[in-house]
Formats: sequence, C-alpha cells, structure tokens
Amino acid sequence: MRFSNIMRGRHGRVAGVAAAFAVSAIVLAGCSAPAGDTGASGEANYNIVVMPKSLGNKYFGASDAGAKSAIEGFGGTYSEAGSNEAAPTSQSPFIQTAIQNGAGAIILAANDPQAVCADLESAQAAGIKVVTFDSDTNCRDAFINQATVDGVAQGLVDLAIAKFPTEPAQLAIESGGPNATNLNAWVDAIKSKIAEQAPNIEIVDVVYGNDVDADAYNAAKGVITAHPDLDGIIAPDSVSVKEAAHYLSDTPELQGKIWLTGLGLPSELRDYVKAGVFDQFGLWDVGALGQLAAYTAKALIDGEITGAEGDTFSTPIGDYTVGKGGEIVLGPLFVFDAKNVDDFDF
Ligand code: RAM
Repeated sequence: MRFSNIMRGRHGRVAGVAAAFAVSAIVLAGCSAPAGDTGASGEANYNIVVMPKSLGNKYFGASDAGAKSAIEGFGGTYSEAGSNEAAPTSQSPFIQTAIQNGAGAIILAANDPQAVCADLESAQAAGIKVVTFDSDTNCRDAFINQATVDGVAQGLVDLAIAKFPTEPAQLAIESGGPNATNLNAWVDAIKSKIAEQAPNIEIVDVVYGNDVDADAYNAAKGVITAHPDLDGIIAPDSVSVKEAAHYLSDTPELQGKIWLTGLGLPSELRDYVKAGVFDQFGLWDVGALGQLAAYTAKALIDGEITGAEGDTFSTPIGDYTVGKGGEIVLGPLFVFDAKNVDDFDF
C-alpha cells in the first residue's frame, strides 16, 4: 500500500503518489532556455533543478523522485544537483551553474537559513523562481513545509510523554545538521514543549550527526556514554534515528534501557521496529513533498501565484493556499509502528 492511500483515507485529501526512491546521481542542469518565466520562444521555462541538503540521503532520494515525477508529468525537465556534504554553502556552486544554464526554477532544501542567500538572490535577479522545501531560507518565493513546526514537535513529544508519563526521565536530542532551519526549529519546539508539558522529563543534551551515517552513529554512542542515566533519545532527522537504532541494535544491553523515537523512513527503520529495537517514529509523505514543491515551482513560473499570502492554486495532488510568509503546508505528521510499517514503500 502506498502512503498516498493512507493519507487519503485518514485525512480526506489526496496526498499524491509517493514515488519509489533511488539514490540519485549528480546531474547538473542541462538547460538551454534563457532564465525567467518564459524562454525566447514565449514558452514557459520548466527547466527545474532540485537541490537536496545532500545526495545519498534516502529521505531526499524519495522527495526528489516525487519532484521528478511531477516535473516530467507537466512536460518539464528535471535535474538534481548537490554534493555529498550537507554543509551551509555546499549548494552555492550548483546555484551558480543553474543560473548559467538558464533554469526556470530552483527547488532547494537549505542547510542554513542565510548561507546561500547571495546566490539565490542572484538567481531571482536572473528571473529564476526559488522554492524551498523541507528546510527554509530567508530568500525564496515560497516554502513547502512538510508539516507545521508545532505539529512535528508535538507529535514527537506526545510519544515521549506516552512512554514517560510521570516518572523522572532523562532524554537527549540527536539532530542532523547544526545550522538546518527545520531541525533547529523542531529542536527548540521539542525543548519548550517538554518544559511546559512534562516537568518529569529533562532534556540533558543536544548532539548533532551532520546528516552523515558515521557521525550520527558516533553521536548516539557518545551521548549514551556521556550520560549513564540516559533513558532515551529523540532524533528528529532520518539519518540520526536510523543510526541511533543501528547503534542500539549493535549493543543489545542497551535495548529496553534506551528508548528511541524520531523522524525517519519506513524503508530504513522497519527492520529495527520489527526486531523491537524501538517502537514508533513519525514522518510524512516524502514523495508528495517533492511533488508539491514541483507544482509550486510551475505555479510561480506560470504566474498563477507570486508566493503572497492567500494565493491559491490547484495541483494533481490537491488544492493549496499560500500561508503567512509564503509557506505552504503539506500535511500532518504520521506515526509508524510495527503494525503499519510494512504498508509503506519509501
Ligand atoms: C533528514 C533531513 C530532513 C528531515 C528528515 C526527517 O533526512 O535532515 O531535513 O526533514 O531527516
């Protein structure tokens, strides 16, 4: 069963097809049309370059596959560009290449709110529409938010409170890139919600795995070693939760002692959940996130929206309204467990 079917059933809205993911190769935009809304022929310029935080992260493999299916569906040209490093300025050279190649739009998940703004502003000055998704910048036409910050944080905090309703508990947060807008917003919201809603729970540390498998594994090991009384970890990025589960799986004496939850992919976590290494995690329809970013880029190129609050547009996956600050929200957090994890194919 695809996630879109579940979303349609649970929330009464068609959430789109989560396309099968694949780790994408670096493909630079091979665009030839002039930048801007229309090419020399007056045709809309649907050459769209998708820039994930980094390549090799299956989360972005799934989102970019969704963007590719949407872009090709409306007759555009999809390309993906990025490096293996989720560093603040790692996308800069790819933005410059997209400008030189005359892209019609750039779709980007930012590693830092500000670091690529000079490059993105050059792109906008050249007539390129800029859509951020997953992690925002201070410089774009619209931002596709997978779920509200409050919704993501409350979903994870609810799981923590269900596990530790009254007894004193020490939890750590293991995040990904230390500058990422989305992750830092979620970490702050988790901390403040725990402080307000669960005085019995203490957040004793926040550590970072940099969206890199080995770093994330070592961050889990390090924080558990540094805090002998630690009861659990909340890991709000897909690499951290996967690698924390990997470390717990390698260390059987910690299973049952260290509780874990986070945001991750069913395909990467199903074996750990079914083996009882941990019980529950959250996420959203990652393919639909990429699709919505692509349809938003098209709506901007077509002049159907400008990114102003109240703009509305229709897409094959539903009707959307641009919210405050140019934000468009995909949908709510969904919780996976051993019973439903096999129903999802991303
Ligand atoms: C990681 C990224 C991304 C986040 C997901 C849950 O792959 O850090 O930004 O949204 O996890």
